[in-house]
Amino acid sequence: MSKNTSISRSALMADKYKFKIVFIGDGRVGKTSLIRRYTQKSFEKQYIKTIGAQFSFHEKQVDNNEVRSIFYDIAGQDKFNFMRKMFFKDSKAAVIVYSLANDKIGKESFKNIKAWYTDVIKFCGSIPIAVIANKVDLSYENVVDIIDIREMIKEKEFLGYHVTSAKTGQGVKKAFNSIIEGVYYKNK
Ligand SMILES: Nc1nc2c(ncn2[C@@H]2O[C@H](COP(=O)(O)OP(=O)(O)OP(=O)(O)O)[C@@H](O)[C@H]2O)c(=O)[nH]1
Ligand SMILES: [Mg+2]
Repeated sequence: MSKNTSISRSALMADKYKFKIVFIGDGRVGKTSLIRRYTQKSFEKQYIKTIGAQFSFHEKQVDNNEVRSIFYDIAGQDKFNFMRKMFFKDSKAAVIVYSLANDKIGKESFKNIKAWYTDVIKFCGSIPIAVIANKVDLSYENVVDIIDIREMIKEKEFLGYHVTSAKTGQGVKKAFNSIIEGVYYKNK
């Protein structure tokens, strides 16, 4: 086998497990912060709203295969509604993020989960969906009501409910690892 052939074969193999995962949810809930925490192990206190969308790559071994994830970090603010549709294209999974903070954004973002879910179904059909409840460091409640969420997302497509803090790092690695593994096993 020539060298070139083996290179192109390994390139093909690498592409086999390449998954686009979109992150959606209201503005300021912490989508960018979660992705930054997971991919760069850092946290930025200052809020800089995402414009349109940005993406980052991540690689991880699952089941002895190299899984390449492309995290699409979608701007949550209403003024970007008109351009959001195109970012959903070819997504293999969606992560809906809301905030557990005891403030207006926290409460609104929980109510809006359903609207984000409807968007996913509209633009992607039935793909696996995970829900992340972020900012647990700002939450005063220990009980998290996920019954509505579980009822909304059919068990087959549900990639789990995860509680995180992008600030402290709590739950972030576990959530992302579980989501990536879930996407891998549902698509392999
Ligand atoms: N205390 C705390 N603050 C957080 C956490 N996650 C994010 N933040 C802060 O919340 C603000 C918004 O975070 P972003 O990650 O920019 O939010 P976003 O969802 O990407 O917002 P858009 O880009 O507008 O859609 C920033 O000031 C972050 O520092 C968290 O887990 N805990
Ligand atoms: Mg952002």
